[in-house]
This record gives sequence, C-alpha cells and structure tokens, in this order.
Amino acid sequence: MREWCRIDRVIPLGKRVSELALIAALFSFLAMAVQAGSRPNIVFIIADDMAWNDSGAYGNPYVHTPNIDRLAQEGMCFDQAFLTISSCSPSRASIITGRYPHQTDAEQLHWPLPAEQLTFVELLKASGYWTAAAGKWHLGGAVKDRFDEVREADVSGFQLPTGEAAKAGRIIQKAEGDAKSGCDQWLPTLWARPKDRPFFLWLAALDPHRDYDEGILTRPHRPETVRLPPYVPDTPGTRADFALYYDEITRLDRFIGEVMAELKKQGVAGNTFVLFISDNGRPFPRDKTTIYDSGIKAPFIVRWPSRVKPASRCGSLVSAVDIAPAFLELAGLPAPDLFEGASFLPLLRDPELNIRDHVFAERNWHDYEDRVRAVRDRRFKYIRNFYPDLPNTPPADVVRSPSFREMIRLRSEGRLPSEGMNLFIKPRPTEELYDSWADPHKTRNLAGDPAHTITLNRLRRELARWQQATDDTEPPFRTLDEFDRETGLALPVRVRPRPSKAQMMKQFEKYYRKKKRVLPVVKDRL
Ligand SMILES: [Ca+2]
Repeated sequence: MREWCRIDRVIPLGKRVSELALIAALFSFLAMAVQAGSRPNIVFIIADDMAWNDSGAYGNPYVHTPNIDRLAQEGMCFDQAFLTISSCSPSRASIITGRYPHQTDAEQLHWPLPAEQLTFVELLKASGYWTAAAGKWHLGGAVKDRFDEVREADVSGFQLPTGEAAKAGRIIQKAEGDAKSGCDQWLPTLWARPKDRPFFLWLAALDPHRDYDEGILTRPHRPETVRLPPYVPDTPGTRADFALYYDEITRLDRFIGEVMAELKKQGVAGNTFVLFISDNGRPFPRDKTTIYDSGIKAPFIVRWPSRVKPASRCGSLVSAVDIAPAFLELAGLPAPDLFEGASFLPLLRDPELNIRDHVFAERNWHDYEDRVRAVRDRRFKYIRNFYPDLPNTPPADVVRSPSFREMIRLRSEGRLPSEGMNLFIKPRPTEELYDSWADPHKTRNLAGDPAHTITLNRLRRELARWQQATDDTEPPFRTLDEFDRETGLALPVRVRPRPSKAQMMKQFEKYYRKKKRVLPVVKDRL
C-alpha cells in the first residue's frame, strides 16, 4: 500500500485528483470487506482561540470546565502537544492535510485551501466512513466536498464587515443565543448520522474567539479570580476581559458535555475515539499568532475507553501534523508520504515513548505581515524572526481588545512593564532562544548568552534542515497589513472574502512593479 503514496509526491497537482479517484475506488473496495462497527468512530473537537492551560484538566482552577475535566479523567492528557501555527485557518489547513502551513498554499489567514490539497477526510470517506463537519469552517469552498455534510456556523460575530461598514470598527453580530458558540449544530449532526457506518465528525467551535458578550452564563466568572500571565498588566480592565474569555470556554465545555452524553445515549461512546484540541492560543497580547508556547501549545485530550488508561498523562512531544496519520491508522489506512507527521497512537499504549525529537512552527501574515519560524525540543525553543523590522503586533481583534487598549494606555504613561513592551519593540531580535524549564512564559531571550551557544547552533541547524526538507522559501513579496497596528481598525486594502494565494501573488506582482518605478526601496520599507 505504500507504493501509491510515493507516487503522490511526483504527480502534477492537476492530475492528483484523478489519481485520488482511483485510490478512493480501492478504499471503497476495502470498505466493503470491513464489517461496520469494527473500526472506531472518530470525533474531533476543536476550540477556537483557547489557551492550552485554561481548563481544570491543565491546572487552571479558575475556569469552570467540568466536561473537559471529565474527558481528561476518562482519557489521556498530552502535556507537550504543539500546533504548527498560531493562526486559525492555516492551523486547520495544516491539521486536515497533515502538512505544514507553508506546504498547503493556505499559510496566511483566510487563504482558502486549494482543491489540489489532499486531506485525511476524503481518505476516511472513501474507506467507508460517514464524514461531517459542524461549526466553524474557515477552510474555503474548494474542499467542502471532502465531507459528506458540512453545517457551517455563522461567523458574523467575529468578522469585521468590509467597505463602508468597516469604518465604524464594529462587528455586526447576526447569530443569536447558542448559535454564537458555533456549537449549536453539533448534536443535530450526530442525530443525522447514518447508523450503519463508522463516522468521523469535525466539531469546530467559535468559542472562545472574540468578541465577547456579558451575561452568557447564569454564573459568570469573576474578574477577581482570573489568572493573568506576567506580560499582561494586572488592571480591572484586563481582568474583566479575561473573565469574559473564561465564560466562553465554559459555554464550549457545555456542548462538549452534550456530545459525550449523546454518544453514550446512542450506545457508541465505547467505540468512539475523541480528540479535543484548540486551533491556536488565547486571543490576548503575546499569545495568539505568536509562536511562543502561549501561541502554539494546545490542549490535547484523547478519550478512547478500553484503549487509553483513565486519568493518564503523556509528556512526549506531539505535533498537529501527527493527527492526520493517527486518524488514518484508526481506520486501518496507511498515511500517504505527503503527510509530514507520525501517528501519535503508539503513545496511547506507552506514554513514555518518543515519536519525535522536535516540533516546528511558523508565523505568517495574519492581519499584519510577519514571517517567523521556530523549532522546539522538550526543553529549548529557537525562534528566527525573518522580518525583524516589524514589531510583534498581536492580531487585529486583540489590538482592539480591552487588554491591549490597557497596554497602550500604560505605555503612553510610561508604566508598561518590560514583559509587555515586547509587543512594541522594533527592530526585534533576529534570533530568540528560550529555556522552557526555567522560563515557561518565554520572557528571557538566551540567544546572546555564550552559555547556550551549543544549543543555539544545534537548533539553528534543525530549523534549517526542516526548512530545506519542506521547501520553505522566502516569499518574493511582503503582504500588506490590512489593519492599523495601533487601533486595529481596517485599512482600505482589506477585502472579504480574501482572495486565494494565487490571486494575491498576481496582485502583488503588479503592485510592486508599479511602486518600484517611483519608489525603488518600497519592499524594504513595508
Ligand atoms: Ca482561532
């Protein structure tokens, strides 16, 4: 079965679809030979912008997450699981293709995943699984048909409008009640599944993505009892912002509980593999979009009764690209060589095993231009800033947030602590090195410390090797910022839906050619 996988690497993209049709036929034949029910169902639950450690299961006693905590009590918590990027749609594109974002042609926020990309979903589907997605979609229209059914949530609650309406800087929320969570179609999707086939569900929340409403819980979190990282100033405004973020985590938690109860009610909880993760870090300054651990470390909980020891933990490194091969392995299918990761299923049997020595991550344009790469082993993280002339601006929704407005105010008063000033400094250092054991919040850059030269050189080599192996080359053009870096308000260049990578590259070529006639150094100045 490995031979056809190798062929995939050399097939021109346009031909890949027809080759896949052949593969699909083979898997359909395979499916006929497999008794329904002998393969586990797979339920993949993905939070939107939830920090890895904002649940009871990961040691935050202030967020009310009884159902996430129950998942952990019944399954295995991974303590070293990392995403490949801290940005919504590229993170999902990476998970569903089993590849790094820059290999998907969807590495920038809102770039649609092109039809030529292979996903694990179509392989599950071709092998006999019923496949459905419910909630946040965010992958564009070209790959929707990889699922049997897609129930897409309304995203007006966190998308600024474009054109004239954008000038007010306000979101126009159309969804109401539970629909704001993005989870209201999870149960109906489960009710609608065919009962004679194994199923795969991609359940994607909008919670706890901004904007936040007050009063979504009858017992809301209190600002006095939130846990702030050292780089967020402790003020009533930042505490109130964190409490509303916690409220949305608790709303998401309720829907997770409902799904688990429904699986039990349908009598399939015992043969269903559940994986819960988040797509990127917390929507607060120095978290979301960064590739510090606060941006790319993910909650990662597996529940699979009889196979996973209850209340177990795994400290081995796992990457988001290890998910696709694991799901295929559950279905008895081989992972194509196109997929970059390794199945993490062996860790369920033995959490002490090592399936990888390093994880890799990238940061690309997300509202604002940037290009950063990182490699991390169990202890050290090395970061390379390719555009050090740009500041470490958080995403636009965070720039508009009460927490960042507080930081702007304190900066203007000369009272912002040095940990917070990291977001405004330019130029940034070209290289950063952190010791995760001594400095979990990544605030002490060791790149210039002679005591760590050997580690620095080792990780430099690892990053260069990965970039070469995955064909990670510098783009010919910088992408324009679509929001103001101080106010978070949209700039005229922003349009939605955002064009594809191919379309934007053509536009940029024209833009830079025209600009260069009058301003030869425009590329360097952006
Ligand atoms: Ca997200």
